[in-house]
Amino acid sequence: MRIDHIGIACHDLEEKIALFERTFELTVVAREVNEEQGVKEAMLHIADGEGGGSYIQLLEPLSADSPVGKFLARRGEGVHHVAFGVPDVAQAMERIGGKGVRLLDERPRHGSMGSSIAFLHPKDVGGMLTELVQAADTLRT
Ligand code: CMX
Ligand code: CO
Repeated sequence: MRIDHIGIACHDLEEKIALFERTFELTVVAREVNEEQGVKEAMLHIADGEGGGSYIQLLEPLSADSPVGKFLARRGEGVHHVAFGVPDVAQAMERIGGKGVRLLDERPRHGSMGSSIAFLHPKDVGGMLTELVQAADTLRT
């Protein structure tokens, strides 16, 4: 439906929040520690769209052996992944998985701001780590 967020790996979350606020005049709308993903993160709001908003997601690793920690060691700071907003993450996983793209999650996981997320292997999507996001307010309880 839209680009939900661009995930950016950094060493120092507070420093990068200040940089993005100052440079692009963005506002932090959520902060979270996600132990399962191994990150401390902040979401900076860009715009509102169909089925959810668009954001910049700043990511600091909780440990060196987490996905973002390994990425920083290999490539340094920069764009880590692109996340697409989808109406139904389980259905999107099934459809995309059926095309031979490797799913990195067997089932949807907890993402930013109560969303439901899943990742696709970067090697199967032209080198871009890709996340699927179903926004919280579209999830049935
Ligand atoms: N973007 C593009 N390519 C990437 C990548 C990334 N973010 N991370 C790793 N790769 C590439 C590497 O460059 C490497 O390629 P080469 O073999 O050609 O050098 C290959 O993938 C394997 O890299 P690795 O360092 O050995 O890493 P792993 O295979 O252990 O893990 C991945 C890579 C994508 C499977 C893992 O990072 C993962 O499962 N990610 C999904 C979860 C995640 O990233 N969570 C943090 C964000 C949470 C959030 O957004 O909420
Ligand atoms: Co993300």
